[in-house]
Amino acid sequence: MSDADPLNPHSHEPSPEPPSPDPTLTILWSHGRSQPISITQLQQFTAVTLENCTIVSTGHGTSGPFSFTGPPLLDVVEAYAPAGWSQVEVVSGDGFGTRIFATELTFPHAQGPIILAHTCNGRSLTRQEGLVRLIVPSETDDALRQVKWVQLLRVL
Ligand SMILES: Nc1nc2c(c(=O)[nH]1)N[C@H]1C(S)=C(S)[C@@H](COP(=O)(O)O)O[C@H]1N2
Ligand SMILES: [Mo]
Repeated sequence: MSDADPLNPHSHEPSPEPPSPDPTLTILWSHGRSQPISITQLQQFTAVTLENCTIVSTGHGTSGPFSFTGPPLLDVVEAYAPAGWSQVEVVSGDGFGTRIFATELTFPHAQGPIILAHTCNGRSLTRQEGLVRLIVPSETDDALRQVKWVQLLRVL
């Protein structure tokens, strides 16, 4: 990871609006193999609820606390991609994203695992709110890893 890594920005003006009307989430792994994951499929994974999550927004203050619910990213990746991967790029339709290393998934933060949230405070996230949102409990500075409108999981 370098300073020039577009998936490791140092600051960012958050997009308030969804990037496109198409909410499809796709997972892409070795040799260009890919598969769409529907919200229904995502809801079939065993979910974890992370209580007391705050979204710390640079310039816009802090929102929350929220409870976010969804499967651990690790479980979703393992359901599709064969072993041997070392990182997952989690990217939104607006180009915003973050790089998650396998070690972050196999040794989760004390506050809980990184999840693909489909539910907030007990109800489904609207498209406006992110629909599928990555929640990284260890990140509490500027929300630069709390990716809304997740469109692509690129497993490397
Ligand atoms: N797809 C996407 N996700 C994003 C962003 C963005 O621009 N695009 N901005 C990030 C930043 S910098 C902030 S502060 C939060 C804002 O989240 P909120 O709109 O839920 O408060 O979203 C994060 N996730
Ligand atoms: Mo932010």
